[in-house]
Amino acid sequence: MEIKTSDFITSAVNQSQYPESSWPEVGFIGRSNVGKSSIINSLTQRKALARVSNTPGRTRLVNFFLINGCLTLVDLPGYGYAKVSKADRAQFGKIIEEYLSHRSNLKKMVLLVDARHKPTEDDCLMLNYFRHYGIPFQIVATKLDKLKRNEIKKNERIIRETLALSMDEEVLMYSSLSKENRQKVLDAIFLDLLEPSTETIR
Ligand SMILES: Nc1nc2c(ncn2[C@@H]2O[C@H](COP(=O)(O)OP(=O)(O)O)[C@@H](O)[C@H]2O)c(=O)[nH]1
Ligand SMILES: [Mg+2]
Repeated sequence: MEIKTSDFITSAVNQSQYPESSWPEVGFIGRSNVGKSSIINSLTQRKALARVSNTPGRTRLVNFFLINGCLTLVDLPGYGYAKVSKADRAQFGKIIEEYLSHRSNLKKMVLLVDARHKPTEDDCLMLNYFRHYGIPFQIVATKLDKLKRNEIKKNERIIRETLALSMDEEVLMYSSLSKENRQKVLDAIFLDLLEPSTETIR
């Protein structure tokens, strides 16, 4: 799978503002600063499709993008930023829950965690949400380039244990900087969402 075109559709706060779409949809989510904007930009090979924000916690919009004219990618607000107020945090939670519980064409969530750190309580909660709603998910650990080679296996094990993943739930390690594992990540996220006919003409 390769991403040839990516176009911004719209930003939304609540369900009534979501674009009408019957394309299969993939949502990206994770703690603020985990590298969500960076991975969206590096997978789509766009410099600023998802603006790489230097004011974490501010992007509280749900952003929709059309990929290859046949599926949609959604950039959800980052959670867990310490410096936002309790009210703001509750607001983020509402936006995320509204999306997860109402988006009927949502096929998969990509949960981003930092490859360097043990997943947070918020990460675990988010994953439990997906399980609760029966939403398929893919875990991607970001900032792989920041790990020493001998840390990769160990950190992957800590991530798997903390998130209580089963044997068939894979953690992919990725770097938006070096783009290591880019093809693997693209295939794992998008390949099963494409119509077979679309894939044969790639
Ligand atoms: N070394 C390294 N830094 C990264 C990577 N991905 C993101 N970053 C940095 O982490 C910070 C947060 O990235 P951003 O994409 O804005 O995170 P977001 O808040 O989750 O959207 C920025 O300074 C990025 O340059 C990566 O794969 N490797
Ligand atoms: Mg961002």
